[in-house]
Amino acid sequence: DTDTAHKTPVTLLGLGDMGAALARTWLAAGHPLTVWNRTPSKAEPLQAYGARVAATPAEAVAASPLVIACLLDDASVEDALKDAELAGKDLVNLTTGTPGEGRARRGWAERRGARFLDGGIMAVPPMIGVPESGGYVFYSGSGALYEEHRATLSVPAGAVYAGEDAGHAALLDVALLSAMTGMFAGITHAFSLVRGEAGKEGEEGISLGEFGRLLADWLGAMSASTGEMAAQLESGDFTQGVVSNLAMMVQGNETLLRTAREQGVSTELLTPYTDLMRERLDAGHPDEGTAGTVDLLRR
Ligand code: FVH
Repeated sequence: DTDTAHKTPVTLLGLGDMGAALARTWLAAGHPLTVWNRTPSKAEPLQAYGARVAATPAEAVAASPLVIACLLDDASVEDALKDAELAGKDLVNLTTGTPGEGRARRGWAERRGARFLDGGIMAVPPMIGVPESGGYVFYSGSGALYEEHRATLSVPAGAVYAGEDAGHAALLDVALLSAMTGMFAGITHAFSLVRGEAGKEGEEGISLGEFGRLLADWLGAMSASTGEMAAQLESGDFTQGVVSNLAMMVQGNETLLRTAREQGVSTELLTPYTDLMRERLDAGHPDEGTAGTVDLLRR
């Protein structure tokens, strides 16, 4: 249904890679769209596609009840909106920030008379407007705003409401991104280990393509451990349902470190986590899994 008369008008501030992808989905779904970007040339392709282009953020904000910001960082949101009249507006901030920035931005918006929702986008631009990609956005802040605009917010990607605390969308976003970063570190180390063998001839060598597939399968199988850890943290019994105990894992990690040295690979990515596991083991917890390391980080 692309009948624009019944669709909420949307203002979008920021036409970087993500903002441009978001804009196309609202236009395709028939929402009247007003856009603004600091560098005006980025708005031209969207203007040809039906977007109205505002000359200033204040003009863009005035055009619609629902204002979306998708800018570089929190400072750029403040910068862009400093002269805009926000009273009576619904402001949704899809700019990545910290939980503290989300909470402070809510207070800032409410003092200007706007309702506020913070968002954390769990997608890259090619996933926007592609429901089967699995991309979604965490939202937190004004539940009333979320309920009123849920359908419009669900156009670019799935929408998941994480509650009234405006910091929670950013916290969930950053927690998932942090886990991803740790996974990338592990993948980097693994490829470093086998890379020296990849150049060898025929059956003497290891195919990096085949290794990549093995790695994907293994990481998928191991991801089930997230449920085990969550259950242990909730019950407080860190030995509950343990499949691999800490004493064995610390011993096993010595083999990982010795293998790295044999292969001429730095242990700098593995050592900190191994040290943390050993600290928990030395405190007298050989039968636990790794849940005990969670609170060691909270210091
Ligand atoms: N792209 C991605 O893969 C990730 C996926 C997850 C979510 N992130 C976050 O989304 C925000 C925007 O990301 P982006 O990919 O659109 O970023 P850029 O292409 O670098 O565009 C940045 C836009 O911000 C404008 N901008 C920067 N500083 C200011 C400022 N002081 N005042 C006003 N606008 C500013 C910039 O304008 P211009 O350079 O074109 O003039 C772009 O519109 C971001 O938080 C990601 O973490 C994306």
